[in-house]
Amino acid sequence: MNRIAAILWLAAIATLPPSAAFGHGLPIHVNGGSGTLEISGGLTLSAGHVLQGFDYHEDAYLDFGPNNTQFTSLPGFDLTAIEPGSQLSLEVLARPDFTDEATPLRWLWFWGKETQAMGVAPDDPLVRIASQKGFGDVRITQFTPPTTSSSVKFLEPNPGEIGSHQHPLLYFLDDSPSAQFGAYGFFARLTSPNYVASEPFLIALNHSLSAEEYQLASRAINAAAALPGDFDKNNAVDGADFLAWQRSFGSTTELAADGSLNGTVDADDLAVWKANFGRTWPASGIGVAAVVPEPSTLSIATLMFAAFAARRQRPLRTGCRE
Ligand SMILES: [Ca+2]
Ligand SMILES: [Ca+2]
Repeated sequence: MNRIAAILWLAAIATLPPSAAFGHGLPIHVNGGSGTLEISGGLTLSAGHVLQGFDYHEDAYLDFGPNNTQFTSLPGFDLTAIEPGSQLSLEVLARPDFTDEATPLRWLWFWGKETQAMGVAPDDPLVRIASQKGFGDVRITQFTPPTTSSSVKFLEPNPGEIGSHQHPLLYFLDDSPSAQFGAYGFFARLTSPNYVASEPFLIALNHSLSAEEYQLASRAINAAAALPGDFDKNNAVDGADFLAWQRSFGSTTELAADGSLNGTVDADDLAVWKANFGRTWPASGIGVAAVVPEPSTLSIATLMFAAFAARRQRPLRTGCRE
């Protein structure tokens, strides 16, 4: 979209009647009160690389945008305890794809509606994340590092821009040629010269998935970016992960050790841990498993386990529904 078209389009959507307003999905809650940009309010993604996922909500679809794009302004932001004038940026982060370790680091992740599985989206679609205030943008494809910045400033808020219902970013998906239906996800964190950076989180753009499919997609992307069996998320599979599994065995709510993604911490997850014991990331290469003999901790762990086990066209969404 050229600059004039963008201005006209933004002017047009700014004048939409209230009936064209829409819901929020799960806004990114940002609290700077501790000096760190603390993130909350998302879909709980306890098993996998990050803890929080956005934008899980049946309202949060991509819509037809200008030219050949799909777009959304969701997820928005709810800002608490942020000093006016603070510079806030979104930094997109690459991760290994542990479901296909022959691939380079991924920037843009895809879960297909047709296949109901992780995959590589055809035609290498572009996702553009753009500041509504003209601070810039980030452009990501699946495997190629951004040629410019991986970070975009999205807000330098005046007092009126702190609080709920902030939509400083637009997310565009190139739809030419037609982007396949599915979830297009990326990992990111918030950075600022005024605060300690946030923990990473996942944003997944919904291109015609049902709410149920969207949940599956977000969880699958998050799991694919995590070293299997690394239940405490420190990029190493070791005895501490076994203890995490043991402590939550049987749980359907504390799911950090649910390596099999079946909603229960169970024996399947121990099998994931055993199969990956000793691996670290980064290793000598991306995702390369450390070859280890049967470790003493594994033997102990096995004994411990034995004892232990006795829609597509929608109104433009650029505002908020209170
Ligand atoms: Ca670990
Ligand atoms: Ca499980």
